[in-house]
Amino acid sequence: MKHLIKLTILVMALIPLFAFSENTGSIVPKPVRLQPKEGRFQITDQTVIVVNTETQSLGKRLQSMLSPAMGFDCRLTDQSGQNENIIALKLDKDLHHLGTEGYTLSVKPEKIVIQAPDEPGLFYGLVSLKQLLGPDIYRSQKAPSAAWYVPCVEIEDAPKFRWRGMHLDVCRHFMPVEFVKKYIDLLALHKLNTFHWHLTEDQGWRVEIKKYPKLTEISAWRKETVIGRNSGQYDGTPHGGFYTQDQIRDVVEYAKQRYITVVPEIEMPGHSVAVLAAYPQLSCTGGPFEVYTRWGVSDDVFCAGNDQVFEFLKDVLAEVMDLFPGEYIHIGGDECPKTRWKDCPKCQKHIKAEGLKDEHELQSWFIKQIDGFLTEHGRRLIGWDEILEGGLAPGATVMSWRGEDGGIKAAQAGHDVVMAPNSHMYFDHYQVPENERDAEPLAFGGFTSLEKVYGYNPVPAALTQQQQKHILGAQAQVWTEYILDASHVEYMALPRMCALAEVVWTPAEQKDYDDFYNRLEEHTRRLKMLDVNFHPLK
Ligand code: TNX
Repeated sequence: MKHLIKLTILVMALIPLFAFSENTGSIVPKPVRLQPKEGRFQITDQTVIVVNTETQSLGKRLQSMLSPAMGFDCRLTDQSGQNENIIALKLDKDLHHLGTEGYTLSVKPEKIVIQAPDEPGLFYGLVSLKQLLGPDIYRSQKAPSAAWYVPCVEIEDAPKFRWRGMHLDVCRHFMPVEFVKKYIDLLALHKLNTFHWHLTEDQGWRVEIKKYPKLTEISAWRKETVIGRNSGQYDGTPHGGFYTQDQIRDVVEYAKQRYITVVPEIEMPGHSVAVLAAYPQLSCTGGPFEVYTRWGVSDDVFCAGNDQVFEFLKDVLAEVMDLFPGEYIHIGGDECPKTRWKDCPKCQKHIKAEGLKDEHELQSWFIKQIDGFLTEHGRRLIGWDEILEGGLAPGATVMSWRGEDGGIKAAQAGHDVVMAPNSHMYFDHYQVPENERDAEPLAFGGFTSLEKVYGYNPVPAALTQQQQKHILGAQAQVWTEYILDASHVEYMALPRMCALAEVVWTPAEQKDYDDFYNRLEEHTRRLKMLDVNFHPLK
């Protein structure tokens, strides 16, 4: 009997060891180098976070990442005298070979040390440390369990790509600021660094522009919405909303604290009916128009032969640049039918005056005007692959969505590219096969499984090594025609976002779907604590 008790105690004591050493393998995205070691470090209310002036704010960030679930604050100190029971954060330029987003994380029984050449890397070290603590640490309130163990481990890690993006369409269905912040938190959890905020569309304009108040009085609201896939029936319910400039600044700052750049998208020359509803003089025909209530592509677009259009767009972009300090401004450029331009005397006159061949060159001329304007202001233009039509603007970066062809052409021509192909990176597509869709909400169509996303390689084999350098990374899109609210966005975005994270972080030769899937089981426990409505694993 005594033996049995001893054995039980021994087994009980070992369980956490096994559980925790297993956990060293569950970081998502998978670190480039990770060596599990013997033992574990315990974080208690006596543990001290050691910082210096450079790492003070990240020390505070670590405190706030841990304290809600732990129910206590680890003390911050700049006294490096203490050498035990510490979590030390250090910036070390000697680690510059890891790049600005790389870090090392060493967990020993007596101390944890996180080092990085730069702040973003140090932040990612904190994100990894938190994942090592197990799912309870993601609770927003004090967790019932009282002991916080970190398994001993040595990690050296850095991302494969520098553009690791998620897009969100807040136009087809408006998403409140609180959710946008939760979405940004989810990006940070997966070490994604770019949030592409799709802010303007035929169906709604979502950003306050002081000079053009009708954009938020009129363009931000539609009187009703078509039911399903353009069924011809409408719901009779007004829909809309917009972000004030203060709210935008707040979101941009929130993202910045998580080392995420927000790339705003202001669509032109197409997908702009909502603007024309308020300012019909910017169209070819003069209107009248109403904010679009159905999905698809409208023939009514900005007139390309009217100076007022460029004055308007430059005014808008000036306010947008003021709100979004990042390098890139996305100007859409996709799906712009040439129907109106063909019949418009102003557009035709302009084609002649500029010596252009046709309406496709007019589209290219349009984008070049905007490219010039953004470049003058020290920014860079990015647009969907239709901006290749009629010749690329000199400084343009291409976001390749109609497969990879546009991206390949752009890279061959020496332009930077973000891969966002609808074959792998469209999270508005179904995630299960057709015969398993009975319980799925209506989606755009397609079939993009978790495994398919995971298997994506953003670097096409058709490119030479030199051209491959133009592939900045990849991005997934969440278009919301059929995604009605925040919880539905989560359902479509997760867990595919986890697969995306590995596509853009982990070197292709280290990827292994089975291993990823095993880690996801632990990872989805984190998502549960974060109250995320993810699509269940099989
Ligand atoms: C194409 S991607 C669009 C969007 C739609 C999406 C639906 C792109 C540049 N244009 O306007 O929402 O397909 O998947």
